[in-house]
Amino acid sequence: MKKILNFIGGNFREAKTGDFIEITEPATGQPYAILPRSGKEDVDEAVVSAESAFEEWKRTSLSERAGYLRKIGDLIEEQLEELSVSESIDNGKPLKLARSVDIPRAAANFRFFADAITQFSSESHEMPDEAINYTLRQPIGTVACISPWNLPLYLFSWKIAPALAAGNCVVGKPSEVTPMTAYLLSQIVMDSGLPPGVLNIVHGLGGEVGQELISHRGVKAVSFTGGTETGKKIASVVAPQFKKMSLELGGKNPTLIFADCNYEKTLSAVLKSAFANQGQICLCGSRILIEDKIYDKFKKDFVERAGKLVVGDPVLPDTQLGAVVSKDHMNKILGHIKTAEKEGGKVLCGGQRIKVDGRCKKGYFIAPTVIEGLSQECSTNQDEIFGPVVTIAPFSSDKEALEMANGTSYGLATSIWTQNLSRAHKLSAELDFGIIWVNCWLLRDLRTPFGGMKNSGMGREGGLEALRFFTEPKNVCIKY
Ligand code: TXE
Repeated sequence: MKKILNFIGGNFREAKTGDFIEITEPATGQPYAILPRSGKEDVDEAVVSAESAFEEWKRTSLSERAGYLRKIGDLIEEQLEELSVSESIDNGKPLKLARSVDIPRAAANFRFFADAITQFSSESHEMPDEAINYTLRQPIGTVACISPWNLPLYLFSWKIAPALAAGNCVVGKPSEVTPMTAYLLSQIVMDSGLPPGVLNIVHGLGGEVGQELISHRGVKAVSFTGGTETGKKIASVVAPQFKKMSLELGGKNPTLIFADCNYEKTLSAVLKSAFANQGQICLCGSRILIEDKIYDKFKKDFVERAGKLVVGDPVLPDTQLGAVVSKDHMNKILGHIKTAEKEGGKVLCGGQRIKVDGRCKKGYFIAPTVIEGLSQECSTNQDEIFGPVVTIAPFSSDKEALEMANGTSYGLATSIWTQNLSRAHKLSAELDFGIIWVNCWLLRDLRTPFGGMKNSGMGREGGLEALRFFTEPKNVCIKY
């Protein structure tokens, strides 16, 4: 059994209570590690460490801060293989995905914000009556960064890097479902020489250590990515304390496919947007809307391609879909498929758990599943399933496509597949989503605002938006 520890004030610690939680490798169904079941006392200690490091950290020059972040990025890159293997074991995702996306992106997050902070500036406003205002943007203090299990190190670093770059000290809380790479990150951070207390990482259950963290008076801002229901709970604690808050929540993202799309490219990309990371990316396109003129052909080709995707042991090079993250999550997804059938949906492929031979025979694998025949109002098309399950439906006009796409309480991301430029512009302006991809999916420029509208969250991450979130603006007005 591997043993994960908290990282507080530059030291590795068990939880004060000495309690641990056991975690299971999703691909094998076998327990493989324990992590501290932290609580109030651990949070108190982490916040005190962060507060005592803050006075010096906020005065550290931008280039020095950038230097630490760059060093962390370099160390992540040096340990790419070990981190990728750990991420794949922890989460069930194909090793090649962790190696090509998750871990390189974690390194890129630190490097990106190392550069970004050196280019960050604030505004000044001159007045006609011989006065000038300028805006100071100062670090907030101790901030909480809480991340989910689907892209563990990728999303954890996406929060930590801008928070540190902006001069804050951080108490991070990774998902208890996938804590391993956050633990390995704490070792990297120690090796980077980052002053003790600047970054602290506490492990444990969301409802315990997470709840203590967001409630703590010493924590001045909360950045959270996870489920919408958890987001609501967090907001109900954080909002009355008037702390800054950024919430990146779930999605039920539509994919709009028009008859004039570049067919082959669209087919391949839509397959990826549906099933990448076993459909466990908040940006995955789970409602596929297809213009009626090509509906039958696209359906046939898509189902055929989905049926051929290789589901299996995450370490094997040919594997395209690994295990879903846990037994509970697998059962939740299978429950959604049953509901879809009760709602009148026809399962065109998949729909069941897959048994994989050998070391993965007890793993949590689900076949890529395509369902048709459902209205956009039913729960299958309204609730986030967060697994390898998509629905397909035809539309006959741009207006109908727009209504179907917008007919959800979520507003995270959408993709439009067409060669008609004016349609793409018009729909982009009218779709109620924070991220709109035209003829691409998950193409990310880290400078752009990232986040959703409606039940998909509050605020934006990425680029200057993240640096603005992690700083407090102060207006200084000077009369000449
Ligand atoms: O997320 P949670 P889970 C969705 C997806 C999934 C569902 C639940 O639909 O099935 O959310 O996944 C911490 N105070 N997404 O259970 O519970 C928790 O410990 C403070 C979408 O993983 O939201 C973890 O670190 N913290 C999503 C983090 O919050 C709390 C990605 C996320 O956990 C807390 C993942 C509390 N009261 C799941 N309760 C996306 N959109 O990217 C929990 N946490």
